[in-house]
Amino acid sequence: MNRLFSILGILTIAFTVSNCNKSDDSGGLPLVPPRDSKEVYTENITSIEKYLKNNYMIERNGVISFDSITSANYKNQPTICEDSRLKSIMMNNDDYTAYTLPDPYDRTKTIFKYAKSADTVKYKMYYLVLNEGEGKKSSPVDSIFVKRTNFTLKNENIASINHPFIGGFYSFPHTVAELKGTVPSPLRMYTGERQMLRFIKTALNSGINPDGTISFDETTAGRIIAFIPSGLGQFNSGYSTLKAYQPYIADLTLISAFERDHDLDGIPSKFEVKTEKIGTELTIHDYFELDTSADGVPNFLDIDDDGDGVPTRIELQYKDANGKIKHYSYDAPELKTCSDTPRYLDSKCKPFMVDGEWVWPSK
Ligand SMILES: [Ca+2]
Ligand SMILES: [Ca+2]
Ligand SMILES: [Ca+2]
Repeated sequence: MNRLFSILGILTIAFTVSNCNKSDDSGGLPLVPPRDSKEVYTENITSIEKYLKNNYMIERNGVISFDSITSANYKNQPTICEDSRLKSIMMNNDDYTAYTLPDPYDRTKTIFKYAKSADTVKYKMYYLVLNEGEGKKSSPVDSIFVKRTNFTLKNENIASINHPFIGGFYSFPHTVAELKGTVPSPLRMYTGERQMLRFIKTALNSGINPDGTISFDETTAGRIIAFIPSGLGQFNSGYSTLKAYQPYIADLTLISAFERDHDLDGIPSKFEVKTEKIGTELTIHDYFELDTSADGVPNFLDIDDDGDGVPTRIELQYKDANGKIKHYSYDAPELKTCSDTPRYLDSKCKPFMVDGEWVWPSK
């Protein structure tokens, strides 16, 4: 979310400033546009590769720390570069950002649309899998419980509310309710870290304790160390000890992963993708590419998938023999009311109201 928000932020500031009285002393607003991502990446990968040669990793009682070979504590341990677990992979920037627009039907409201990152840099990501994990793989849109520690390349800890000591919930993208602020916003994890989770699995036997903490079998949780170029991280928005445009280190332990119905329309997000993709290992793009109503909101985040004005949740409804409202599964044959397309994906298939009841046309 970093770059687009920054650009929008700057546009907002620029707009505000242009409306200000010229003699107003604004105190020097930061009107610096973000730097070029390719140029920043070139610097970052040079720093990372130098770092890997000049630092070593310390694993003590499950705690990872890093130190420089110039430190007095250094006793000829292998550098990170010499660690046989070190691997690298090329990655794209898979980030998608939500941005708000005025609702064309009701100017007092806003709607959320989604933009894929415009960043085309190919990023080299160095990583070490410390533990593959014995549970399951997480999908790119699962909500995940992760223990997460970040360090700068000066081996300083990066502390923030996004790094709770006991671990925390991270979700991407935000659910519709999280975006609207009707439920608390989850913690924030940058796309570079999120993308590295594909190499590890969740823990076995994870559960929530009565006091809200999470218990899990520590030896079975996937754990990965990754070296993140800032373009897949904070980019121009530094915080804590991490400065803007500086690469950083992530120590990630994946504890559990939960499937979501992001828009709460009654269809789990993993089924709001193209039919031929259902049941396959889904990429983030598989989720974002299906937009039946072509309104800029992908189906898994769209409460009215065909854009016919009738929410998907209502299109899935029926009454059982006792008059109780129930919902069909997304692939129920009963939903093929007007054609072979399920009615919630067919904008021409609409119910009409008779005596306060939805009545569907027949084929
Ligand atoms: Ca859904
Ligand atoms: Ca939907
Ligand atoms: Ca609809």
